[in-house]
Amino acid sequence: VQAVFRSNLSHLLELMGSGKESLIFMKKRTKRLTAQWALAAQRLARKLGSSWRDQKQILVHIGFLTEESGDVFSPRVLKGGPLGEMVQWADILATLYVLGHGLRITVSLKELQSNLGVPPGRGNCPLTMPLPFDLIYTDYHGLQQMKQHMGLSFKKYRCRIRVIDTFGTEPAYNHEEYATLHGYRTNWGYWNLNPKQFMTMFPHTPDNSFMGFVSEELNETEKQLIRGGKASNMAVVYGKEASIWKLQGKEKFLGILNKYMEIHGTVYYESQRPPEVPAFVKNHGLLPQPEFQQLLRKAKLFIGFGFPYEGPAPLEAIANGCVFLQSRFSPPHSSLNHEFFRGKPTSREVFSQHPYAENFIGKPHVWTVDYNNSEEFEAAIKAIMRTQVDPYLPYEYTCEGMLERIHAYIQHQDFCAAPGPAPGGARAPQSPFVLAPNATHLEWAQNASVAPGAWPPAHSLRAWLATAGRACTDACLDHGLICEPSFFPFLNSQDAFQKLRVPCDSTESEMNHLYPAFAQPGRECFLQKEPLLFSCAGSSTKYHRLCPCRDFRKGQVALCQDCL
Ligand code: U2F
Repeated sequence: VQAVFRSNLSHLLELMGSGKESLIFMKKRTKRLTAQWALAAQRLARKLGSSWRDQKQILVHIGFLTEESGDVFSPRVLKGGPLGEMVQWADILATLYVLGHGLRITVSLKELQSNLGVPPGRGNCPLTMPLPFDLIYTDYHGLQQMKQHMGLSFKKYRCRIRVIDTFGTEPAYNHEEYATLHGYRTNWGYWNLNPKQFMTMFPHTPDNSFMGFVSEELNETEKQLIRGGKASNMAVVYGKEASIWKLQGKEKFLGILNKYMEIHGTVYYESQRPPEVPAFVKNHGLLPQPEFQQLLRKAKLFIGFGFPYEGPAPLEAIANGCVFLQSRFSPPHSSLNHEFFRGKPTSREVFSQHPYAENFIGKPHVWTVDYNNSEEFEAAIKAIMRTQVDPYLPYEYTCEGMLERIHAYIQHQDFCAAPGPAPGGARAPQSPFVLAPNATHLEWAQNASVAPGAWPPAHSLRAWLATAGRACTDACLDHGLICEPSFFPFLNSQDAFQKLRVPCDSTESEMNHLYPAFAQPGRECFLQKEPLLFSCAGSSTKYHRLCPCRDFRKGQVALCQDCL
């Protein structure tokens, strides 16, 4: 059946159920954004023309909202607790619905069981009927519940699952045996899924799929209004919870900021002003989302204190014409040195509060400075007050961008298909590459046959040997490209090393998430033995990694030029 775009979301709102504060928040958001989704659907429909889109039957099981996993988020919706996850799930539901797929939504174990066809009263048995869904979107909590209740069927169907995973799961943490042997065991990892089945909130590592969310887009009239209506000396502080104001040394930089600007906050409080928030701050209390946006429209500056990490609010601020000022982290925060990231299945080092804002948006919209350096901080404030910025929203965070990306995933990503003969398994006998004319990297050979059905299409691939200590994520960015893990199998051969003129004295095949790679000292080349361990993330000064890179669409890093 062909999927047909939908623009009326009232049936979706019914499907979302009711009761919990979290669902109320999500439904309000979906309702408010209906017109934007409808417009985006029209635009994407035009862009895609008459190309066929399969209609999928999709189950969305939001595990963290189930009572069975504790549902710690719902009671905090009106109290300054995290809303980022709710923003994202609301937008995922809207996306799947607008794209025209068949949708079921569950937020309790009971509903999950009845939708899956778990035999009543029996937990750990195979399902009584074939799974009626082509795709299941869930989170780590939901994954655990499915494993417990689907019995043997879990293994059979897990290739249909997509795991919404805010901060991402790197391959080294996903592979059970490897994680256990090498100390990558965490609270969440070791599911042996294809790493692309994990879908993140920001494009952290291309090992996972970038799911994202949307921020409201302004029309021309609204943009004009903003240009006229900005108070150049108004700052809003990022953070709804009083605890973020406990930051050490904040008196100093708040004092500086206060010299130049009127400081506003949206910190939740019960009856009295939170003691952490200084008296000179105008605190509005936690605002409903639309009112928060209105506040951002008036403000010149949105300032982060270092937490929360990587939330939606900075994108909303920038989309509403604010400059986002944030602190640089030196040394960077990671699961090794920071409580928040501890136990998360990633080794990623976070160099500022919002790395996406820093690296994908940057100046004039985003300023990343050292808050311990008063001069640098003060100079930034002064410069920001003089800078004129227009509202900006990267395409991938618009409704159209999200629809486009998820459309492409749904039509092209298939983790159930058996690996084809070429490249097949971890090892490719003959790489379909040639050395580029300038002899720095490999390119797809003109006469090489194109792997049928491979997505992204392999001809977009270019491969480099990275410098020692460089991760493939960074090595590809150095060339203005993005690492593409699904191309690793093409490169995993002696032939690829030979063509790149790497002087291998010996070649070994082992399990290591940094392979394929070359170790200078012994002139040893290493191939990857385990396809699940192909990883863009990860580095060691011992290795020059062999990195598969590809191009990407402007403003849509998840998709290559020819990916639609
Ligand atoms: C992130 O979660 P947060 O909820 O802390 O993320 P924020 O960036 O603060 O934004 C979430 C939404 O809260 C809204 C705002 C954002 O869309 O419009 N909001 C509001 O409704 N009223 C207000 O007064 C202020 C903001 C992240 F998303 C999570 O994944 C992480 O778990 C968490 C911790 O790092 O940070």
